Amino acid sequence: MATGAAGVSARRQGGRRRAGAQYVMDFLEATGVPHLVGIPGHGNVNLFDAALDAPGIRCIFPMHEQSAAHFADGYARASGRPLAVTTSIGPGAMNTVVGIATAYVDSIPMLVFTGSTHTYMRGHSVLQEIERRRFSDNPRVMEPITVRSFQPSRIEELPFVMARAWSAATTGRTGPVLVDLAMDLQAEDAEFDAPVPALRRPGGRTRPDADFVLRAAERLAGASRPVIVAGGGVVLAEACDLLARIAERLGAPVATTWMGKGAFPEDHPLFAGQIGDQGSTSGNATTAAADVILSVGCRFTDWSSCSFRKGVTYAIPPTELIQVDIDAQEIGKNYPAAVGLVGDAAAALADLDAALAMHLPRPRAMGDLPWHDRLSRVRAEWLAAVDGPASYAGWPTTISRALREIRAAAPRETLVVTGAGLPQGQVFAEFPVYEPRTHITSGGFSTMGFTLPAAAGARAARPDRPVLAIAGDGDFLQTVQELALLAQEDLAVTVVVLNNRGWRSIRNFQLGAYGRVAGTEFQRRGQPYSPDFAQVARAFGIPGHLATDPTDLRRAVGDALRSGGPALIEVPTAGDPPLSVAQKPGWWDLPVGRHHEAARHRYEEGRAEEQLS
Ligand SMILES: Cc1ncc(C[n+]2csc(CCOP(=O)(O)OP(=O)(O)O)c2C)c(N)n1
Ligand SMILES: [Mg+2]
Repeated sequence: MATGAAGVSARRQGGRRRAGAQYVMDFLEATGVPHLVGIPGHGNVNLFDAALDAPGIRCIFPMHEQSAAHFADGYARASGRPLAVTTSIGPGAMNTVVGIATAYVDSIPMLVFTGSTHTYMRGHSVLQEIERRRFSDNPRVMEPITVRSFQPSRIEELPFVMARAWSAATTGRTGPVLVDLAMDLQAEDAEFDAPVPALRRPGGRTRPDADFVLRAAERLAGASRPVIVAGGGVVLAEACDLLARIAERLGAPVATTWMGKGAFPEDHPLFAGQIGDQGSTSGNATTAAADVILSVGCRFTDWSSCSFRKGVTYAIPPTELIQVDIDAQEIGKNYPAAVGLVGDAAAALADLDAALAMHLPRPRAMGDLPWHDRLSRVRAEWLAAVDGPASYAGWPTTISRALREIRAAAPRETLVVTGAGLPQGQVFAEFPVYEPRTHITSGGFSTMGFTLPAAAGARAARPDRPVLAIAGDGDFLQTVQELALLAQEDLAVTVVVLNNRGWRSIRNFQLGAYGRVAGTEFQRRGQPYSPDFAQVARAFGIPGHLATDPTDLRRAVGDALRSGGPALIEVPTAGDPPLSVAQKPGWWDLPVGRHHEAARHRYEEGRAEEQLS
């Protein structure tokens, strides 16, 4: 039996002798993971070295580990395929936290390999080790933001750990998985059998109980005002076609959450709109008036539910809820569910459609339900409400007008990527998309700094598609260094910076509630401050353009998307209300102190109507 240099016996006979890092690459290749994304340091140089001998894996080097995670996240959201992220020990690992958390909250699969202390030196204050409470303690920082984490102690454990990590990241409710990989385990060798990941992971999909499906179908078929709420789970499960089939069979309007945007074509006659405080009046009015709601892969966040204020997005009860989720813990969490279907969205919707066909063999036509007239009316009202700010002719422009021009310049199949700030909410509500995985946003975590690196990942995943990164100036400045990533990888992302010289979404809130602001406008010596973004792009070797009017903006975006390379367009947007303010067709519980009397009064009125049980 072979003995590794660390004195461990490799149990397997007949395998090939490989270093731990080489085994990790073999495993990744066997799963089809095409990229290892990260920054080399002494804690993970062995992984990058092993990748040189792995023809299936190309390494990608962003300028910050947060971006490595966002890149992998954007890639997975655009394609459904996870990537591997790697960092050195200590600060590199800690730099990924925001990126991993963003992926975790939205159930995006990812494998993260952090370098770690040598197993034989754990706890001895190794450079960059966190060890005051426990040896090699980095993984505990990641505990709440990973679906599982591993810290193997022996090289022999690697096949088991890799298989478990892959299974945890990619099955059931998916998400990021951490493997904290000791430097010696990367370097030592042992005899390993060739990995066969498929044998360690379930095939097929989990299906809900058949009785429950029949009950759900009966209630839905009997509904006079049925509505479907599509969450991110529909996209993750590739269940969008089935969702559309059920919507058409029932004649049910479809509303989408942030994560669900794209699950249903936004020019479909049954599209009701987006829901939540930054959704649409039509979406909220439709879900609030439903008699039966079918929710699919949606966790009813406060953001998409208008903080549960009764009658704004939902009134459950009296509305009856039929809830489909892959995670049983989500059923009945925020609203009582008349029927809870636990299962993969595609499997559940396929079963539900078959059961519905017994009640409704043919799809309902528009107009078959009296409900449809109301849908067309609320939809037209919402589109008219957006038309005002989107027609604004002045310059600096409104974000609504900018989005109208950008949408007009972008082909239908364009991927649009956003992070926190006004662009995130306004793209959600005002920038129509037509296909799943074409709207990518840091949804549940609403992370600033996401847009640029995630768009880079999205473009790497979909080199066949135009990719737009629409960022606020604040969002962009958190990861501006990734212009270097676009340049080095020549990733054709068109970056649009909506520059209102501040964190205006927050400032708008401050003005509305407090009538005064603190720190949300960028200033230098009392004057508005902004870097010259077009110039910044040029400094990174990327064409930069400052848009001068709406027509110029439309032309510049079209040119950039067709250019085949990265480009940046800066758009000056209004900083002050009313032009800086987005439509907020709902309610969001943001506590205000009693010393702001009027705002406090409004806040208490809203809060008194919240339904939490
Ligand atoms: C990492 C992170 N820090 C802070 C916040 C809180 N936050 C949400 S939006 C926002 C301002 C965004 O500014 P910008 O990108 O310029 O967009 P704007 O609202 O000005 O259009 C901030 C600070 C956040 N979501 N994420
Ligand atoms: Mg801003």
